[in-house]
Formats: sequence, C-alpha cells, structure tokens
Amino acid sequence: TLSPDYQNRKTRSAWCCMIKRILVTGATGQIGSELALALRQAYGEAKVVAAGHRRRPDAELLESGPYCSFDVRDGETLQRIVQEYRIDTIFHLASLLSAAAEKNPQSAWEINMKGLTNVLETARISGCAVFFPSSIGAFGPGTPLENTPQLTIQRPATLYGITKLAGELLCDYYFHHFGVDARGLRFPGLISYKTPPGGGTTDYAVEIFTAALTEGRYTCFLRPDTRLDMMYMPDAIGAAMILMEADGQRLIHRNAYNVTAMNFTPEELAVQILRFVPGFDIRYDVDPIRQAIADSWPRHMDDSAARTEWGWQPRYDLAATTSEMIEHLAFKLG
Ligand code: AKB
Repeated sequence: TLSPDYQNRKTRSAWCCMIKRILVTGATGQIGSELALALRQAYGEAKVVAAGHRRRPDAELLESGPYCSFDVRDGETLQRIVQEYRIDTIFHLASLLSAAAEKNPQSAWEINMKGLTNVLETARISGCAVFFPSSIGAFGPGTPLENTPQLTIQRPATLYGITKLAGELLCDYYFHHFGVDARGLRFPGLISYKTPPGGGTTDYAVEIFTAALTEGRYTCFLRPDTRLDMMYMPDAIGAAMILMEADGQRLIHRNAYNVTAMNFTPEELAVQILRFVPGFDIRYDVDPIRQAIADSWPRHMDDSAARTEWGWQPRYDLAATTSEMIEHLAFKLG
C-alpha cells in the first residue's frame, strides 16, 4: 500500500497525470512486485503492465492488471510491448544482484547491461521516461564510506557495481544526447516481507526476520560489526514514484541520487529483534565473498541532494522497520 505521505502528495497535486501508461520490468522481484502493485493503485490497474521472466508471478500481480513474460535481453519483444500498450514510462527493475553477479559475471553483464541498453533504446524510439535503480554497489574501494557524497570516487570492485555505475552513466548519456527522461536512485539494502530478495549482499537483513520467527536463531554471513545503509520497502517505492513525478527542471543529479533511511550492523539489528523474539540467538559464519563486497560499500550515504532537489524524506527508521517486519511476517507465517 502507498504511504499516507505519498497519498497526500498525490491528491494535492495533478502532477501524477504526467505518467499514463507504465511498464515494470523485473515485476516478480523484490522491488518490482511491490512497485507494480503500488503503481496500479496510483494510476489504475489496466495502465501498469507488469513483466517478469524467471520467477512465477503471484496471484495478486497476475489478477490485478496486465502481465507478460519476457527476457529483457530481447529488445524486439520489449519494443513490441511498449508499442502495444502505448507505454510512456518504464520502471526497469530487472537485474542480477551483487552476490549472484559475482558467481556469474558474464550473465550479470548480459542481463544488467543488455537489459538497460534495450530499455534506453526503446525509450529513445518511443519517447518513454525511464526509472533506473542504481545501488550503494556503484561505490567501491576509494570511495569515502562515511557520509558518502553524492559526487565522489566511484571505482566499484564487483561486476554488479560496474553494471550499476555504467548504468548511471548510460542513463545520463541518453538524457543529454537523446533527451530521454532517465532518472535513478542509489538504493541501499532494502528490507521487505512480501517477496524475498535473491543473490544480494544485504539479504541477511531480510532473512534474519523469517529465521527469528520460525527458528528463534539465525546464522549471519556478514561480520557482526558490518555497518551498511538500509531502507524499508515502502520508503523505496515512494522514493521511486516521487522521483519520477518530480519537476525535471529541479533535477541536477539525475543519475543517480543517493537515498538512505537508516544504517545498522547485524549485531544492532539482532538487538532490535530481541525486543520481539525473546531468546533470539544470532551466530556468525562469514562468507568471504559477501563480506568483501559489504566492506567496499558505504556505511552511511549523504542523501542531501535528493532531499533538496525533489523532497526525499524517509519515514521508517530501524525501530519502526523492525516492528513492521515482525508484525507482517508473524501474520504471513501464521
Ligand atoms: C545487493 O545486496 O546486491 C542489493 C544492493 C544493495 O544493491 N541489495
């Protein structure tokens, strides 16, 4: 559901009417599955085409509006869908995440880069706006990890990060050279209870909740003191929607904005969970690959550009996120 804050902004103004017909790629993934439903709620169910590929869509996504299955590497099918539904805005969520990309770099390059170039080319030909989710992964060794500036050194050491940084630059290129209205966010780790993430380095912050409620314990693959930026999914969905409706004249740093809502370590998250699950036990079995990735990512980004240029304001901190996650998952798990 949409946050009350977003609903107020939507009803107060008419700028939502700028977007008419939307395609969401990666609509069966962690962000896409919730974003597609939120967009249908805001703009009308028939106007939002959800597109997945590998994962099966759940009943709500299938029944609440148009759904199609295609591989984002297939540019012809993408172009056909955009023309058939007269799409004017593409939220391009299909992507391989960081740990999965390290295991399969060639596929990650193919899916992440070919997918984005197909989307941008289609947008250029058909006059669409594009939302591109970048990530804290677009930073790397050499980046200041405390209070990471909007503009700073970006030399990512992961294949995922390289595709996210290249994606930011490509979006800027299409904006400057072809006038494609491409906009992006550097998302931190995202926490949600509806669709599990898969193959990410920040996945522990989601897995831990289900493990706490079902088994009372969790073995974490990151060190207890690994601090990373994080965000609860409703804030991420609101951020993407608000950015795409923001006045383009005000956007100086289009691709892509630092956005964060909180930062914590596994140890600190476990303390919060203990408030709801007495006796919760966290152990550590560090995965060197994911630990090395996490160690190269910001501990806390400076998101003042997003706050100033389009009014970014998160609603959920660690305590609020923890209590919402426990409440919703407890209900879901019965
Ligand atoms: C991942 O861990 O790969 C993602 C991300 C931070 O981009 N959640």
